[in-house]
Amino acid sequence: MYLTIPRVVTVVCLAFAPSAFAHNSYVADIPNGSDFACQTCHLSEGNYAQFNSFGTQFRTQMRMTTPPTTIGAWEALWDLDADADGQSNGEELGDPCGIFGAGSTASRTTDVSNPGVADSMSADPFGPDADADEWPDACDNCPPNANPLQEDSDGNGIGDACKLPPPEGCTCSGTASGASASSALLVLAALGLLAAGRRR
Ligand SMILES: [Ca+2]
Ligand SMILES: [Ca+2]
Ligand SMILES: [Ca+2]
Ligand SMILES: [Ca+2]
Repeated sequence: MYLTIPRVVTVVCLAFAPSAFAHNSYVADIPNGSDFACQTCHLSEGNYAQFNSFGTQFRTQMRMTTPPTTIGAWEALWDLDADADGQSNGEELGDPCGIFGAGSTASRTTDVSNPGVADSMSADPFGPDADADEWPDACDNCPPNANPLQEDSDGNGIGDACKLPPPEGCTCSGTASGASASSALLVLAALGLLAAGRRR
């Protein structure tokens, strides 16, 4: 009976290194990692010494750092297509824009496919693109208006295509235009005359 506990504890992903550590935590380092869990990287459940094409990419990327770490791995891999099925790793795992951060939620949590299995593909890997400018809504800086170049002249993350045009006559530089300035001077002059009249 007392042998039960150690056996249960060993039910883990041994991933990435046949020699052996539990790497269940790696699933948090890729978007929707828990969907396929160990089989995101391994050929089959229980076969932790062999990797599929995505697992090989992930492992290689990890080993480019000392000590090996998953930090930065997804950033390097999201735009690749490990299993050559025409969909990027990011498109398959619900992060077509490569904006996922470890431990966060992917921009898409449905229609996830395995990036290491060519037969597994997402039905709509790109995700919604309301304005059809080929930037998914998840990372379009102006989802309702087509702006394929994503212009953002002031760098605030909101595309120029979503900024309201300036009011007529306004330079929007913090100073009034000629017409507005004239109006302001007239108001000040009127206030000055009013004050002078009261002093008399
Ligand atoms: Ca793929
Ligand atoms: Ca696939
Ligand atoms: Ca778009
Ligand atoms: Ca847009």
